[in-house]
Amino acid sequence: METFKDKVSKLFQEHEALITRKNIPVENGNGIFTRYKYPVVTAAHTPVFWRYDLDENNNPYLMERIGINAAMNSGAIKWNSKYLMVVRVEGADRKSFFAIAESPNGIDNFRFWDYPITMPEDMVPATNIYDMRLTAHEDGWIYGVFCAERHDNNASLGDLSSATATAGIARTKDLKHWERLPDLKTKSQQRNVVLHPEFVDGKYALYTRPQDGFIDAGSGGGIGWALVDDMTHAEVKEEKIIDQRYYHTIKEVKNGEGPHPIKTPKGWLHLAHGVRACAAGLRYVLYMYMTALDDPTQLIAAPGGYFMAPEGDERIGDVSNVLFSNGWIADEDGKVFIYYASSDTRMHVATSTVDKLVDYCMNTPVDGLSSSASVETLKRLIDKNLKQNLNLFRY
Ligand code: M1P
Repeated sequence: METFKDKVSKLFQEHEALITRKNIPVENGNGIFTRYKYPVVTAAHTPVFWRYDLDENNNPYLMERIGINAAMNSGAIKWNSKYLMVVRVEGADRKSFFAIAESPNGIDNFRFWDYPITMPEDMVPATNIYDMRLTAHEDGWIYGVFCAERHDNNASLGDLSSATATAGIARTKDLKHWERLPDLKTKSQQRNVVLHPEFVDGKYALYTRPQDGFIDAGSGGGIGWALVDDMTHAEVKEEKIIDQRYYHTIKEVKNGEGPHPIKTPKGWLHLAHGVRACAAGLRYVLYMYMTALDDPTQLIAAPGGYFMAPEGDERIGDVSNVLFSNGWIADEDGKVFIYYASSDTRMHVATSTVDKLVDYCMNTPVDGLSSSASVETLKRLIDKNLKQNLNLFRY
């Protein structure tokens, strides 16, 4: 008969097999990036000893005592030669928290550290915290900027859904001990706030996402930019929109900066998400843009359309039809690991290079904002190609 010990042993073996499974690149991509077959982190990757009480006296049926629902929207950083994600882990109780998963190669073997992050509270404790962007700033600190969500106390009696979104800020030197700083002060609600890695005019620079309500961006026109004197008392006094929303585009409803941009010789390389509405609800895709090195608020490349959209199994999950990224790592050799979540459920990786991503940004046609403009763009490429001798390839 299978003993309690046998069952525990099986749990550990199955978990080990899952997290050590070799990931496999998916061939025949679009030349811009390579997807990988398996998600890199899922709820099932969380340690067995987070979910089960392993004491036979207390848990004779070996039941899960703490359910984990999802492992999603993760910040990322290279740390001591390892690829680290600060994963948004969501419990079955709908509360999110941060926990670090570490991999030796960035594409598989992600293993959670034994304990989740203990994030100190701000003056007014948050109900839920999520979607951390990590920035190793030139001031020497690693900052984590994330969404801190609280019930909206101005909501009418009985309305338990209205909430407020604020940017929570914390910093660390070792990713284990976090110092909480006061939440960002701004006029509007904020999500998707990201710290730029360098000082700009001697100040800290933030990508913002002003929004009228908890869900609706409303009059918040797109991805904003604000300079801040002091991260220990961060306050947005002026905010300007650097990447706008447009009618009938992939970012018509709202958009938000992903991880902090990567510095390249040709400009700052940005990854963001764009949201549009359709009969099935909201659709979240990833897109890219570039800004000038000497002025990170100046748009220098805006490839039209999406960079990545949900495909296959990625389309289904807790909040279906969503890709979301708040973490990527650029290696010294130019390889880029793009960490993205699908449908608010699981984490994936796609790889590319800085050169390819810059080429993509610089040479993908812009969105002409109408069907006729799209046709003209398409015809220009067809003309150019048909002037070459394609007989070798055509059937
Ligand atoms: O459910 C999709 C995403 O919705 C929100 O993102 P945004 O503020 O840009 O709409 C966030 O709740 C995010 O965590 C979530 O993935």
